[in-house]
Amino acid sequence: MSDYVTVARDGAIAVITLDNPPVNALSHHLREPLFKALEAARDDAAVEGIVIACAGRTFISGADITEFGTPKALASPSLPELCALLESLPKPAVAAIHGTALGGGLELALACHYRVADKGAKVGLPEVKLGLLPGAGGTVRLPRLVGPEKAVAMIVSGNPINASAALEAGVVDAIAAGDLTADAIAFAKARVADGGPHVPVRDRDDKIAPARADLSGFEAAVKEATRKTRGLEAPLACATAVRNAVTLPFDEALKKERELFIGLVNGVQSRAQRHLFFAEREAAKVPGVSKEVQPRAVKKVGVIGAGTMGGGIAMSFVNGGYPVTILEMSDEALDRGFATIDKNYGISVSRGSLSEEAKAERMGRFSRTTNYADLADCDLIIEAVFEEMGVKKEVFGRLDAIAKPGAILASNTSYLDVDEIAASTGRPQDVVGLHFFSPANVMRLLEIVRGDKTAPDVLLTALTVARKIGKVPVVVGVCHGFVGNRMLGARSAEGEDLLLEGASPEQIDKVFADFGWPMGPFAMGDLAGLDIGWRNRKSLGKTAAIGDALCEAGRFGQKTGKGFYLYEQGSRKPIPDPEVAKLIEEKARERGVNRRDISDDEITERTLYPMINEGARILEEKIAARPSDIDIVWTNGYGFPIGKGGPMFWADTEGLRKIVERLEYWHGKTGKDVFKPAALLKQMAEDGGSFSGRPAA
Ligand code: T1G
Repeated sequence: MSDYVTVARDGAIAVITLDNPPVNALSHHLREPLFKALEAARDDAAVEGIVIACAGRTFISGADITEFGTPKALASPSLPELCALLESLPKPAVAAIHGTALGGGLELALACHYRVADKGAKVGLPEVKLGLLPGAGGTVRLPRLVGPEKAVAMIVSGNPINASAALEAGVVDAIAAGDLTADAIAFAKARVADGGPHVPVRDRDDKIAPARADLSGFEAAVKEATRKTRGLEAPLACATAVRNAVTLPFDEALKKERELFIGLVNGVQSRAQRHLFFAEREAAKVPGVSKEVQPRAVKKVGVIGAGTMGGGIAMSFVNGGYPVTILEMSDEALDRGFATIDKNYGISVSRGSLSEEAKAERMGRFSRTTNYADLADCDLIIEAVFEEMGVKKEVFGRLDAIAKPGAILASNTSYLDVDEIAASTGRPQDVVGLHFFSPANVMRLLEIVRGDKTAPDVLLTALTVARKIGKVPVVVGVCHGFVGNRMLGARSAEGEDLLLEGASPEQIDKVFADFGWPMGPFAMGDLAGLDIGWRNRKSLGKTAAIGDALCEAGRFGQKTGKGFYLYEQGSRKPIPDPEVAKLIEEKARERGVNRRDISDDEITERTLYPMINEGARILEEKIAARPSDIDIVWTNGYGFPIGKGGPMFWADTEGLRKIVERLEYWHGKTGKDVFKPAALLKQMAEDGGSFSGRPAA
């Protein structure tokens, strides 16, 4: 056989074991020997049944995503050919699933006659998260096992289900009581003893027959599953393919699935989402931290501050399994903080995403104090106190006095200089920034701010803990606003002038919504509260004609029922307000600004292009290690549409030459620094380079 496939015999059962580290992806070098092993088992009269198992930590994790876009992806034997061979076998084939059977891995298992799972296994079809759909029969086989409604929900969400749910739904036939392979062999022997027939999934129609008679239930499931797919093609293609599985004969539906898959895999949205898949993993690899470095042990976490951020951060660590002590200055503040935490968990329970028992268990992981000394045994202490350097330094001074040697001291600052904070302690090597995004218990992004003196093992510990609590970590350098907020500043810089010169809040927000952002900057400002920016500007001695006027009038946004928009009682729907239009015109008149029609393209050039430019400056200053890190920050922390791959990936598709030309035009016209093209960006545009390393658009 080959290093990737070995075949053993247990009586009349051929046990085919795959071994393609790290996750048994169905690379071509695995597909070929597997195909040969299946043919040999088929033709060997002494073999009466087959088990397919995997070595290593998981069953097949899917097609080899690195092969997409190369001839290997479709090289024979393809995954569909493997599935067809499995389904044609005259003897029972059993998949032995441990770890995760995902994508093509589950599709191969669905082409087996039976599936036995380890109790800790998970199965799923996550292709939609790569801008794809299951392209090896998943959309036609899964509905035949679980019914079209459940199938379309699984395929459009892309989320895996655990072994017990898979057994209940009918995806797997049994859960191993002991050793998975032994149980799978015993299962195969029992099926051989039964004498069959071993009906392949393709021939089972009972679960889809009802929908064939009445599609209304299925269409309702489609409507629910595709509710939030804003501009993405893959979720809709997934639903179409499952509908075909119901309404068309198997082979016809399979053919159409392939056509839909080929259409998606060559499209920019899938390239963008595959880029993000690998970018997220790259971001967790920190240049300059050698393989020998080990993370410090973190068993107990302290959080200072029980406000919105502190409470959310504390929940994140508790959700990741850590015991957390929350410190506040008073019992009343602690009471308020824990009431909010309890309410947040209560919402999850009412939504059915958390059981009462789980809530009680998590609440039991918290402890509370008003005494710094109670944090002395914490391995990691993070502060989420008021965003003011003096306050931060006071907190770190106290931590320095009580924290045990080797404890990691972290700041949740959004903007401030972590080096300056570190310098206020005698242990700058133990200080790091952990910038969570609000709501901290929900948002996945975590900017890990590396100070000049932050020790490598502190950095590695932060990355390890971040992934344990389900965050997406990106290591960033020290500057005002790090990566995300610094680029947000560039994206927002022209907002007021665009309004004064003739655009309306609703026009600008529509340009953003059409681009795929969850909402535009002005609706977002109303949601977050305009007073936050107003306070920040005042602390920096800055002004904003319109934003300040709105706040001076008490128009803070949704929380006051008025901001850039009007909000009806209890509604979050932004309504354009003629009062705001009048205010803008008045401010323009005061400044002698002649208003004019402003095109949507101009809005893009004066908001998104400066953002790309700031990203290039961030790369020049090594505040971010790679362009794809910036893409991960923006798609996980600010709602940059994943179908566009993040700002730097999108800039490649927009064309760096075009971006530089337009930045130079606006720089010439306004003289504003935000338009002055970064040297790196100019150089890349001249050289025809690209941020994603692919040929320029
Ligand atoms: N192909 C290639 N490389 C992969 C891979 C894959 N499918 N999955 C993981 N890797 C790499 C990953 O880049 C990393 O590399 C290493 O393996 C460990 O991954 C036809 C078309 C399986 C749950 O979408 O969800 O099948 O950084 O850090 O946290 O219909 O990997 O070490 O160099 O994520 O333990 C569908 C994707 C493919 C599953 C394990 N399948 N993978 O998580 O390890 S499309 C997926 C995962 C498809 C068919 C369609 C996770 C994991 P490096 P990791 P992990």
